[in-house]
Amino acid sequence: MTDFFKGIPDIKFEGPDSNNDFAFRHYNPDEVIMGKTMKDHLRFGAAYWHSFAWPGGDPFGGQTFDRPWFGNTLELAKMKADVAFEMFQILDVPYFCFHDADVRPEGANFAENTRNLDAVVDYFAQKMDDTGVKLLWGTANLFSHRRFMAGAATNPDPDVFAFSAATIKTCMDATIKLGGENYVLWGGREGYETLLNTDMGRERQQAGRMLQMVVDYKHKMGFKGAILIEPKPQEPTKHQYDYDVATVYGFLKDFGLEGEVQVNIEQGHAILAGHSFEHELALARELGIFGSIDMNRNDYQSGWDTDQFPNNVPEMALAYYEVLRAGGFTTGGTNFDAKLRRQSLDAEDLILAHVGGMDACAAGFKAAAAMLEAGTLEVARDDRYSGWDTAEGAALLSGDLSSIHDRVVAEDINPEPRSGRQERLENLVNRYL
Ligand code: XLS
Ligand code: NI
Ligand code: NI
Repeated sequence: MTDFFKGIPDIKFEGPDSNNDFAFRHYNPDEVIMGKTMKDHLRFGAAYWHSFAWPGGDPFGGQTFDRPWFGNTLELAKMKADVAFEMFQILDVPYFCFHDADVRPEGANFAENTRNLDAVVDYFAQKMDDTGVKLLWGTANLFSHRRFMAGAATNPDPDVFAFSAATIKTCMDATIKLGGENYVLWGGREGYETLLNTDMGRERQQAGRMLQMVVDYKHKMGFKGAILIEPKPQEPTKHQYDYDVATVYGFLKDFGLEGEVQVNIEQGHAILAGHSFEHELALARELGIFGSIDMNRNDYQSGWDTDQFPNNVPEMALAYYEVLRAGGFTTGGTNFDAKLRRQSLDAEDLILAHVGGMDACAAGFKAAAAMLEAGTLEVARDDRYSGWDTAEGAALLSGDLSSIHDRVVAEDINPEPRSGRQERLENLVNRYL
């Protein structure tokens, strides 16, 4: 036991009337909704990087957090793991997620990185055994170290491609060893700063080939989890190649990987791409590539990926409505890719941020489930398209322009516009919040 969270109680469900800051008001892990417990629906995961590795910097200032485990030794990495697992237990989150660089000391070369990662993975394995906390996904940080400044797979230097491929292999090995349920690829610097020095055609081919190798290795190792791409339009690069769900789908098609790779959709990335979160979720569902979510929120004025903890219940209700319509999570879950504000220095800030985020997700989720169970939106939507269920409607799609033309003329088809009933449906959604 460390004393980092000293005095902070384990967080329990106390119901909506509780005034206790250190309690859930909506997240009741054991409550059964639509045939499953909330814990199994939401599959919460905590993100190692924001909560335990991030020092609190912004573009105008450096470290604000003063954590006893900051430093580059294996001993400190173990202390960090001790504190992280204490947080997972206080919150009773069933999962966590990590990048190699979050958890191990940075080595002088590839071999030392691997040794350090292996040592931490062994330490994790013991802690996971002791606590029952599981790994939602692992990933490689191929964007922070200066060697990746011009990209990883898309780097103009083949040595960086090689270093990246080898690093991905070690991170997939770590994920498999720890029983991870997914492996994520976020292409933070797989994009460009200026087209003036960029061969976009080459870079796309390199990225496609790397992804094929990842899928091949998954099969070679018999990994049963999902490979997930996390779309983001820009930041840190001016333009990132896996811009949004639609772009990723085109990319997967191009490299024959649409049956192999799914998406991890992040709220803030959807907003940066000019979409809503629910748009990205709905599109992934329709394309058959929905995998998992990174839950957070952006500040809508700043225009950055501010990675704040989510607190907007109506937005989350619409998001989980789309998740439920996709059939819910299978290997995926709700990872809090969210960090404290840099003035939130205290251990209790870290706990309360997660408590609020988990509770807001639970409230949104419950509203979404109630909406879906009532089925009013489904009835209204089905009714709007009911013409397509008639024999004439269905026949249109197997017709051709001339036959359709002849029918329009013969039957004097003269469509009568109908209301989309948007306000009625918006009012309906608000009744569940
Ligand atoms: C950054 C990304 C990152 C990924 C994992 O914007 O969200 O945190 O989730 O590399
Ligand atoms: Ni992000
Ligand atoms: Ni993310």
